[in-house]
Amino acid sequence: MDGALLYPQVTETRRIQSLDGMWNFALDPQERGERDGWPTRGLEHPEQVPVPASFNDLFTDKYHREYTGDFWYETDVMVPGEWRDRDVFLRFDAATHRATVFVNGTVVGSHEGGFTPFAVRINDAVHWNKPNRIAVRLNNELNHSTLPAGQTSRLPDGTKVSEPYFDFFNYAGLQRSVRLIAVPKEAVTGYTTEYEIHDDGSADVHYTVETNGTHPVRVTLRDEDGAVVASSEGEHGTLHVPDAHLWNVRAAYLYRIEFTIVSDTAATPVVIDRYYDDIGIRTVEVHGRHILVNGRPVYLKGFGRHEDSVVNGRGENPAVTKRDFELMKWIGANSFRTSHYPYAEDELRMADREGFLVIDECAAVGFMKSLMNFLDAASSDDARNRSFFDDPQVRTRTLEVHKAALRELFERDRNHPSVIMWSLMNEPDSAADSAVPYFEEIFAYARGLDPQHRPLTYTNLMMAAAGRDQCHCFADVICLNRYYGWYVSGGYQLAAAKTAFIDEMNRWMQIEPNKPFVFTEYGADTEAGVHKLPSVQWSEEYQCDYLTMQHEVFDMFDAVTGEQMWNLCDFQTGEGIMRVDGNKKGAFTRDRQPKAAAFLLKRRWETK
Ligand code: GCB
Repeated sequence: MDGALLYPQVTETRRIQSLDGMWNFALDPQERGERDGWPTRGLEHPEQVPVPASFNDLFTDKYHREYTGDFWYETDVMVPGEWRDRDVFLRFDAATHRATVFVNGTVVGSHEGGFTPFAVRINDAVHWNKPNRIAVRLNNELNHSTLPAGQTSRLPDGTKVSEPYFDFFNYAGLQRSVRLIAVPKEAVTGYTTEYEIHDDGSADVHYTVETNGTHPVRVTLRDEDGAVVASSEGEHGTLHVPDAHLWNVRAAYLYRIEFTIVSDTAATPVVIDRYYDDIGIRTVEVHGRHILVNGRPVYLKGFGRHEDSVVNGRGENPAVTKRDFELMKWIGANSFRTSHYPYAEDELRMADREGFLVIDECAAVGFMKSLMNFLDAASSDDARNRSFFDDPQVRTRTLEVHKAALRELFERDRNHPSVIMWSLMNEPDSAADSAVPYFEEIFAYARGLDPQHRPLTYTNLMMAAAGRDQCHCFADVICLNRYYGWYVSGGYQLAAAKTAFIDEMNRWMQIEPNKPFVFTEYGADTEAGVHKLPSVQWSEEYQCDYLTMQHEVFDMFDAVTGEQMWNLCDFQTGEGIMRVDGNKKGAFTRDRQPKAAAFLLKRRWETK
């Protein structure tokens, strides 16, 4: 890692300049921008778009909204001359799905993966104290080696079309903040922590800190009042906290850890770099059928979510983030999954502060060939349908891209107390024989990435139900996405759905006798305002009947240690016969107002 990849903080040694605001924007369907000199001369016929935001919903024409291919962002920036002696980076919090960055016409870096940050050093390309042209070529095409996965087809006139193997809209662009960051040449570049809690109320924070220099590092830990409670020196060490305030579910306590590189050759020590971050002291482990936080079993209540809002699309939207947390607090939730990609860093910081438990998911979604959500998913016993994992490029290139995405995700999020589990994939075709070696390799790889050894999982889809799934042995917690009573046996057949659901759960209890189960999805599409007595599918009453049935089944099995309803809010999808202006399984509408189901969940979760 380099110093600019740490969550950006201004300290006496570090500087930040935001580049958020209006940028120039141009589509490049012929891929001629670079050849025609756009990075130096400027984009051709640019329009103005805001950063951060997805570009798709800003425009009124279909061509822009659905655009697939290369597109460019550009801005001019003055780089302060007093930063000359530091390393100056351009940090993109997210460029979806891939980007190449030019400064004054020179390529300074590129990145694959639309949901994790990257930083490019620009010292050699920059004109100090002068305007600099920053141009970014992005691309949003999907294939079997992109995370998320899908395919790209063409209309008769050659126009490219995205065909995602997932239902959320394939929003793209500079969807999160862009910043100039100046860090000292010798800097803190990363750190990790592990926790040990003792019976006498004390705790040990074992840390490692990485720097790119040779000077010693001092480490201090401060409590929420700013008082120093422990300190240490060196690359590795232990901070002993006598009366430790633990970070707990919905009762967070954050300590500030501070790393200072000092040069003590002079009479008074000189600060070379200082970096700080907020951490929480807590442990996470899986024990038998339980997920333990600080040694106590927790029951997850909450949602699968999306970063999705009107006009901004997937663009980072702090007001919507705040509203979502208020909704989750109101309803009595204590957890969520970052379905189906890493969320903005500020979302996790809010989860740290509010004491939410997070299943942190990487963007490996669409790992099954399906253009109609999972209904036509590759099922391994259908000889006509070859599995996603049979594709030779999946076993080579996709695996490498997936590993890189996990590495970036773990490096970014490993110090968040809220992160209690990692989800390596959403609904892969885990019934296929060819999935097994892939799972084996990706799980083994991920096991080496987290010093805290948090549990690893993936979410299992209905097509790979108990008895068909071949990969559950790799997961520490069995996460199920289930739609009995919606995609199968809906409406009047709800009673049959319940029987089938219980049957499957009984099979799971045999197959996995010693692991916790979490429902990471269950839900029914519901158009807010549609009321029916008796209930019918799509009405608010049916959503309540459906949820009641699910909850009755969950409550029958002690192994169930969590329920995350799909979805917190309605969200935008691609158009098609499966969706009416988006996925309507939200407990809340897309404008964040409650459906009847929200009150049902509130009643259940406030007492459970
Ligand atoms: C799923 C997917 C999720 C969909 C959901 C649905 O299994 O994981 O991305 O939105 O089903 O509503 O169909």
